[in-house]
Amino acid sequence: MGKLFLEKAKKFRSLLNSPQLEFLCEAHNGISAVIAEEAGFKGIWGSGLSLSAQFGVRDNNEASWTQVLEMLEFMSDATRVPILLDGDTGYGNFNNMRRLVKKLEQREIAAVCIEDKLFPKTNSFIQGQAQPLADIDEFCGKIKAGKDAQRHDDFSIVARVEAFIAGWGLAEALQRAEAYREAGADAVLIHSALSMPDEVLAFKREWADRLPVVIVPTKYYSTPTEVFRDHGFSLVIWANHLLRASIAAMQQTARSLASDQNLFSVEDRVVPVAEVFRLQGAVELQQAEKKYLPLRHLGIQALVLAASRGEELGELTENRPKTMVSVAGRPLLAHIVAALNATGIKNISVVRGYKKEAVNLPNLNLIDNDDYAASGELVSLLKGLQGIQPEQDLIVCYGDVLFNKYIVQILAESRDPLAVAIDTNWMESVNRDRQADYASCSMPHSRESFSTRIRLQRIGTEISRSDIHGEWMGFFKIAAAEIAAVAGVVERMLSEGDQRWAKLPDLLNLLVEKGNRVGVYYTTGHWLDVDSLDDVVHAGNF
Ligand code: SPV
Ligand code: MG
Repeated sequence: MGKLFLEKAKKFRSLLNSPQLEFLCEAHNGISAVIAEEAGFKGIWGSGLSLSAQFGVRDNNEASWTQVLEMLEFMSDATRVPILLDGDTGYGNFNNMRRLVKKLEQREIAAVCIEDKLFPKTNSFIQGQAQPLADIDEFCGKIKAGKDAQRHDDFSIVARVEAFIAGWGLAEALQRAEAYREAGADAVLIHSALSMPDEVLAFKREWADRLPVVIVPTKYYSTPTEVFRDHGFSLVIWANHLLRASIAAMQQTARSLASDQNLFSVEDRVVPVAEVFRLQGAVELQQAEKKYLPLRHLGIQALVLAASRGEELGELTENRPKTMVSVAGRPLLAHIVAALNATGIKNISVVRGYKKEAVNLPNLNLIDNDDYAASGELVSLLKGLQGIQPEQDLIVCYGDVLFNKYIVQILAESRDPLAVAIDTNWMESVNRDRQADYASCSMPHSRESFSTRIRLQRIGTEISRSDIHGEWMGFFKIAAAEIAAVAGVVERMLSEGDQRWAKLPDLLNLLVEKGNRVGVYYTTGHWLDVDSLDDVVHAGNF
């Protein structure tokens, strides 16, 4: 027997035998069981009525006993307090009862209550007087069989006396209770359908303390609990109130939704989804995932720096920033977004400044740098770093660079927390005499460099030719774990001295100087920096 089962069975037995009045609350599925436990109940009543009702069937053994058992398993797994199953008549004769007890113990159910009626039973509150009772000896045999079948001493069997329900008097009730006690029952449940507790009080007075007595005051609900306490009852069962509460709430909500056709009229009346997650134990799973799952790649996001006008394009950027200049029928930014999307990046943020309202493509996280005219790209970068999701790796790029998706892919897949892509085709730029950010690295591109981890040493326009290993294309990967640190460095750069116009290469150099390893990934060609009208034409053929 599992340890938890033993604990539960012991706890239930101690509730039965404790000198004070104890309470069970009905539950009918996993979540209602959790709710009952959280409210402080030391035990749960697996009500036959409620279990049937939540299946949408009648309390007439229409749900099979194994269907009931399956629901009980969810209830038991979700809680630590003992469950007393309302086992109706034991779902058959003594033999069915034996199997029931065996299965209940296996499912860690602490106790079962069986009633002295005939299978299939009917709820006690539906024409109770017309209900036949079980033969006393036959019912005693069922109790004995159950007690003999249980493998652990603390599993309890509660014998429910339906004599009052069926219209018999106190004598019949007492005679039955005594027979059931002799057969080995651990407690008796005396049921009554009267609106006053007279029957159960009379029973208890005569019965005294021969066995603990359990009651279900559904019909005599107005009786103060003190009365039960004073009479020395053992357990009170609130037998169906979570079910009835949920029915009232569901009916009200369903009616509102059907008539109002909106959600806001019900939102205040329902728990937040987060409460559902909490009751399901979502936090435990998150912790377990941290412990047992390899670090999950949370995906990668991109930050496009596109705040500047791009004066060099003249009237093309009179009404829109460079990133929105049309190339081959689409804004530059749309090409960039498409290339990022093609690598699987869907979370894209864009820092906009000049003519910001023109940056209006869908599905972008727009971040404003209204200070664009009086500051450089590091201000945009900082605003960007503060406006993105801190838990996702990041690729920073410019809003005027066309590129093949593989360049970004290589960076995205790299294991370096900081990394840049460097074009080995740098001679072209030198020959074309265009301004470029050259990179000097720990090793030039070669067959050997392919399998070596290369790091950036310096980046800039002024690197002497013999030290140049490639051209930086403007892509900078920052792993999620480094985003805050990089933002901190940028912040300090901006607050110290005259770095307002500092650029990304200045940041990269500072990071390298501070001892950070910035990984280098060599690629060749397949990108285009749009810096002139000529480039715009060129880009059309890209
Ligand atoms: C139940 O909750 O299913 C019971 C109690 O058996 S009563 O409905 O009062 O009979
Ligand atoms: Mg019942």
